[in-house]
Amino acid sequence: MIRDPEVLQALLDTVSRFVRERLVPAEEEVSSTDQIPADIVADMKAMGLFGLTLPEEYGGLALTMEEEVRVMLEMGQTSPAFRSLFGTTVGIGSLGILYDGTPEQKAKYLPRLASGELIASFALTEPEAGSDAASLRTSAVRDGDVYVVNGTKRYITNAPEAGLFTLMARTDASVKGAGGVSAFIVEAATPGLSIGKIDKKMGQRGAHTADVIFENCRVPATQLLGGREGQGFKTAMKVLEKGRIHIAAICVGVAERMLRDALNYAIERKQFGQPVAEFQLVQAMLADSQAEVYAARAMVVDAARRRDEGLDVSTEASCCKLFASEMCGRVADRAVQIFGGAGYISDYGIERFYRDVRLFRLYEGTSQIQQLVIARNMIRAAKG
Ligand code: COS
Repeated sequence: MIRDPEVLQALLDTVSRFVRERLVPAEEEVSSTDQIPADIVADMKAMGLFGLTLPEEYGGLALTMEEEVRVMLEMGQTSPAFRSLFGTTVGIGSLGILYDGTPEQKAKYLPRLASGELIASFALTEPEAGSDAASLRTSAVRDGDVYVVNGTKRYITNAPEAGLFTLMARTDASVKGAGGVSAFIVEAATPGLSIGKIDKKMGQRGAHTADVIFENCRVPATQLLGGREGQGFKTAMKVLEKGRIHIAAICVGVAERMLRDALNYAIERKQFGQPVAEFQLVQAMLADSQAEVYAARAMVVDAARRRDEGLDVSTEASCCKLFASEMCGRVADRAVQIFGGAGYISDYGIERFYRDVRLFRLYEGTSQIQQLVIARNMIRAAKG
């Protein structure tokens, strides 16, 4: 749903210009320094990028899913590390508070998240609990008016930058699966919480992940999300479902960028006396990529519209994440192929994108988890 086309277009133009004029020129610097320059972060905050999805009463822009997707299609036109910095705050890090938080929790945290003053991070994955998220072992044991949290969370995006974590921990050790999991809002400064060293990753330099370690971390009971135990896994699933459409839109944006770069290179690069774009085997790679990008774009916009209509989009969200992330991987591979030897050399940029996009098929639910969700929903629906 698009509420006001003119207002949205103005936002899209602003984001597009920001991407072209500020982010694209900084891609190489971010990659080599592993840092997003402070002035770019400040501009992101000023533009309202941290508050895209939060309601206006908390200072956000209250974008609908379709509007959010349109913005992410623009944001995808540059290194995904930039999106990652505000992505956990507009998505999985803050939405749990918005969906299931108490009015006090929302009032306390959402305005500071929307302004970018606080960065939110989502702490679900553990060393032994990734795809099988319900098996998580981090414990939160009630002791008077606090919960004592112990455990380690792994690969947590933006952990070094985060001001707060939406933490999933087990409050009921006697319930092994999803029902024993609760969600907490944990401020980064809480004693007993520490951050591990920044992970060395294959790509997406500038976006940081790290362990989050809880050692007898005493979290006030008022920080239990929604004030109810046993709801944390459902909160996590709801948040991830929306996140899958968001990530799928980024996949489409980045695929468009890589394809554009490959096309421009193919038009300029000459072999056998003519631009390589004139060769039909190169054209096949361009055309297959264009068709797949178009399909993924149409899927993502359709799923977003359905979600805005209030329909159940569990299947569609997983279809989008599965198809768009796999498509992005194929486009990255073809783009490198079209660049030829230059595709393997860092100076041309496409090698960096090739590494960056590999993550899309892994995080916020692997492709195999999306397949599992889709098939389970199909079987459930068929059984009635
Ligand atoms: N929205 C709301 N509730 C949901 C939901 C959704 N999209 N998906 C599941 N739930 C609920 C279920 O309805 C169920 O509640 P009831 O017990 O009341 O029926 C509960 O959550 C448990 O669901 P389920 O039985 O499906 O849990 P499983 O342990 O079988 O796990 C998968 C399901 C594998 C799909 C889940 O663990 C998953 O998504 N894993 C991947 C996690 C992930 O994306 N990790 C990435 C790292 S975080 S960036």
